[in-house]
Amino acid sequence: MIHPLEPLTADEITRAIELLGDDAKPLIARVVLDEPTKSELMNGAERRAAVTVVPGPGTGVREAIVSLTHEKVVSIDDVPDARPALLFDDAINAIFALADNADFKAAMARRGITEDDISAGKVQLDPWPAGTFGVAHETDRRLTRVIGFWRDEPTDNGYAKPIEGVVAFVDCGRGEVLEVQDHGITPIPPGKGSYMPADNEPMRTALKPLEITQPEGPSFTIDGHHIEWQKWSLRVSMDPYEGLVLHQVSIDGRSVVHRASICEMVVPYGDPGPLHGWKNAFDAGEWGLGRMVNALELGCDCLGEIRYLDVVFADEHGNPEVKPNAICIHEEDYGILWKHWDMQGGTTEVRRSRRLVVSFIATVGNYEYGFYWYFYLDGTMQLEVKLTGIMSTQAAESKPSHSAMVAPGLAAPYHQHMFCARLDMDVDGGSNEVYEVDVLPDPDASDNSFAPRATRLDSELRAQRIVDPTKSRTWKIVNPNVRNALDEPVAYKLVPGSTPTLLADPSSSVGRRAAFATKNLWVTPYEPDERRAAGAYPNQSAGGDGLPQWTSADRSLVDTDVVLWYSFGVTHIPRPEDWPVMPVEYAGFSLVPFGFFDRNPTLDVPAPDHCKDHSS
Ligand SMILES: [Cu+2]
Repeated sequence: MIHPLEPLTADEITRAIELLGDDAKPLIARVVLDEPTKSELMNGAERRAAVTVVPGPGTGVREAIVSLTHEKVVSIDDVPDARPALLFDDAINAIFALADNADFKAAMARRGITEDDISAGKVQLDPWPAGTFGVAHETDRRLTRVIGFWRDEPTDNGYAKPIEGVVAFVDCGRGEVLEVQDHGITPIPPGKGSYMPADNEPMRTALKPLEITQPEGPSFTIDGHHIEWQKWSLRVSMDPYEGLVLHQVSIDGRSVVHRASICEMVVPYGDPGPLHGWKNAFDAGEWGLGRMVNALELGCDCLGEIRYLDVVFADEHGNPEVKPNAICIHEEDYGILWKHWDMQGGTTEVRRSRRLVVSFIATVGNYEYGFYWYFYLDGTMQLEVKLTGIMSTQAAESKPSHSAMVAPGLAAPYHQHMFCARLDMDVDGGSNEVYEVDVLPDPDASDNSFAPRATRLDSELRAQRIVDPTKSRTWKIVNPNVRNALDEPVAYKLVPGSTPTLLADPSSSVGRRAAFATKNLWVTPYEPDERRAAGAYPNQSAGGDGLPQWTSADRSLVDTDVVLWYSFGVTHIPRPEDWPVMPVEYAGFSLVPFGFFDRNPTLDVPAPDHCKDHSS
């Protein structure tokens, strides 16, 4: 029997669309497993598909639930004002409409770009989420703003040559150009910005082969979407918007996390001008991290004994579409796990650390995001986001006020990449509590004393927190009902990385729409429908949806099933070294056992063979 959390199969997608008939027309934004709730998982769950239909060319989506077990449509709800994430069909509509538009051609002609250049594909057109700024075009439309880049050759880096000054508003549902704004001409930068080997000769030669061999194969097993490795057990799936989702993560038969994903992310730009000030793409909710997943190839993205899982989505016409090798699973050596040289006894014991890596890479326009979940032998989990790809650029003859020059005539606006991880924690069972732990000097003492001070976050409004490295601040997810051998409640702690919060003013458009990023931590009681930090439909949203709305009820967080929402990211002040392609920058956090085990849980890890000769 298929596990209730196994993703929909191609046949199930097809059947769900068949059962919906005319209610699944004309476009499909999403077909996913309607994930069973926790109580359904305990009591037996039917197979259901959740289908998001785009019924017309304007605003409004239709949400349908289809029971595959009972072969019937369970519910259909129309959400009148919502817009789906940008559809591929819509993006293509916008590109074709604009390339054929007289005002756009005139704007290009003012820059010496001819109609022949446009029809030869030398103008790369990038549709962007339009945002919400109170402009008339936004009303009742699925809107995109489109900007252009010049390519002499099809394989050129278009971002080296922004066609500055021109922004087009296109109704992408109807394929109708609404307005072409021309804010004035800036010369196209001279550089090629190529990262291709042929343009970067000579290649360095001293790098000798570094090979990872695992002659006996990997140490993990995969059954469907269930992975087991070194006492860890977890299931994985891919959501079109959230990307990789972890389910039912446990260690040694004890639950840690029920569900984890990046439920939203946003890239707000810090330039207030008309050409870049509207850029604040919600790369999860307005594009879709899963929809943009790369097909990973052996030996290129990962080293060693790699196993892959394909992902099956529905295309926008409801047909199953396989994304091959979308999820990568492998093991990595990670230096030493622990060591001690006992000088008096003359013994040295050392163990190697190793981690299981479950990853995927999404390409969202110019940027690449690699999402790497790590599972360590000592019970630590970690999410590392690797940011790479190409920065969003602008042509500039001198340094703009809110951008950095990265090449002659080329600048990149200051921006942030803010992610929100939704962590449905189940530390040793469903009932958990969250404590903020600050390490502080003893009050009223003028000596060397300091100690951790833990404050229980009792309700939602008190649980909106920011990181504070001066206090070594962490958050502990405690199960008050389960005690370890030292009679302390078992816990995991969330260890933040170095992270900003949103820099845009909270009253600004992106401040309202991406309120999740104004705090690093939010905690809510588990509610199955509360899944996306900026609401289910952030595209052209007015703001206020998701976390600010739910937490305004100030629900209790005491001895209940809690969900943590951790917002983190990077403030990116572009460097010359980030051009033309960005060396990976990292962001993330860890979940570390804290009294979950009674002692170091890795004493049973054997010494590696190559070290045995050296230990006594
Ligand atoms: Cu960046």
